[in-house]
Amino acid sequence: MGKKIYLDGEFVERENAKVSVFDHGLLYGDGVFEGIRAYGGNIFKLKEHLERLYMSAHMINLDPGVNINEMEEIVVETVRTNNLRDAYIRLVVTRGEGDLGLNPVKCPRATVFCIADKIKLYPEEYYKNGLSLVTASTRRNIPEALNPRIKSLNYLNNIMAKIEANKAGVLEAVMLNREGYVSECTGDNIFVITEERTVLTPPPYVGSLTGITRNVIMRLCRERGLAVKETPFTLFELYNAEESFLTGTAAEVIPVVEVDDRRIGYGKPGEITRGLIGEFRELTKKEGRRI
Ligand code: PXG
Repeated sequence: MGKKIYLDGEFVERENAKVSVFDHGLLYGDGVFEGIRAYGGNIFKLKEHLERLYMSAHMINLDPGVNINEMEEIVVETVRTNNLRDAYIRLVVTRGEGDLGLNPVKCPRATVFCIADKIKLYPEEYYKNGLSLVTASTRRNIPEALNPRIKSLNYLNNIMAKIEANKAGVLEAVMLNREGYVSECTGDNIFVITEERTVLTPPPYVGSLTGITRNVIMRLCRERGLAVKETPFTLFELYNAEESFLTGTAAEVIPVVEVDDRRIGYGKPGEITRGLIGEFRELTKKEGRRI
């Protein structure tokens, strides 16, 4: 028996989980999605992910066709039906099937699918030794054109930066906005800790996703008594940081020890970062929507 995928009101086997070639999610990247995790039988920050999904959909004038409570049940049921306790969940809403024109008016009904699969974890060595990054020459989408706060199916901007990371032989790339401020990485938010032990992360208006892990980490930093500022900063602050780390649903909290051949701090994961990795993992064991 293969994995059961939720697709438009029913659970189907993986082989039958197919959408039309006329679906505008495929033809135009017209849709939104979420990447969510379950830990030990609890879905972490499910409400927050659903709220962001509905805000993304609202921004692009897309009606998912099911309400947020129904969507919550769809996600829970998908994980349950696959007998998963630790899972990576991909929830997708597309504009649906239309014709070859880009006009969404031709798409009467959104396509909704939900996949729950085993999570592929980053190797533990990255958490112990930290990551090297490069700055991508590809700038982050400008909010006036396609706001990076929309978690849309159009990830070409990030993919182009990821290709630059691949070419440089590193896992992630730092993306700058049009003005040259650090925005985020291709699938992770970025933080720096200054010499004065102030935690900085770019505000969403610089051009980044309002990461759910980011919000949790800002709270954990404040609870540790650290000053946290959402403020624009440049590569100068990043290169000269005491510590730096990335946050994301897949990566959780992952230390950064080198950027563009510059050593960050002592070139090893910093003390605060290591503390946050542990605290975040503890939190994922305690919180979440029971499956
Ligand atoms: N920025 C971008 C552009 C993202 O796509 C994040 C930041 C972190 O946000 P969260 O809410 O997850 O803390 C993301 C999220 C994957 C994968 O398979 C990527 C994300 C989430 C889950 C899986 O690479 N990106």
